[in-house]
Amino acid sequence: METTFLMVKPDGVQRGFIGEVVSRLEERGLRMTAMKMMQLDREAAKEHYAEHEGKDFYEPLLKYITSGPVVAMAVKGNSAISLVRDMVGETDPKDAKPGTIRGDFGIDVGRNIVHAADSSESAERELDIFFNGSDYQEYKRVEESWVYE
Ligand code: DAT
Ligand code: MG
Repeated sequence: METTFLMVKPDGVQRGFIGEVVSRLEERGLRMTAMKMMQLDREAAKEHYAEHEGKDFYEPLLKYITSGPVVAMAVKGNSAISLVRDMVGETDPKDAKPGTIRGDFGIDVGRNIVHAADSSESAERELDIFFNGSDYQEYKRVEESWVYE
């Protein structure tokens, strides 16, 4: 099993998509193991988006991601990292396929509703920014024996 990091961004929270995002993950059979609502300060935003420092969209990105509360989640399941990335869709919602979160709800790349880790290294790094060991719940959903063979 893998654990990935997903975050409902400020526009997703403002537009009322927390429940929609959680529902999609639950319906897929994934298990939330940690969840937290918070507003990122500039330092935390810089740490999260360190790989994009210096790019022309970096400052607007920091402004956007710190502009309101976000909901951070740890999501566990078989192949959860690529599975969740696929459910989120392409970075620019204009390129994201219908059926993906960005493809169903977004238009502009700077308002793309959710973040999801893109690799096991990013997942580990990003989870560590948002969560401590004691934030995680160890349990199994009762239906998992029907989700996995
Ligand atoms: P993703 O969020 O799909 O992992 P990313 O890591 O390349 O995409 O970029 C992080 C965020 O930065 C992305 O969600 C939106 C913004 N961004 C990326 N490329 C951009 C661009 N060309 N113009 C404006 N914003 C961009
Ligand atoms: Mg990324």
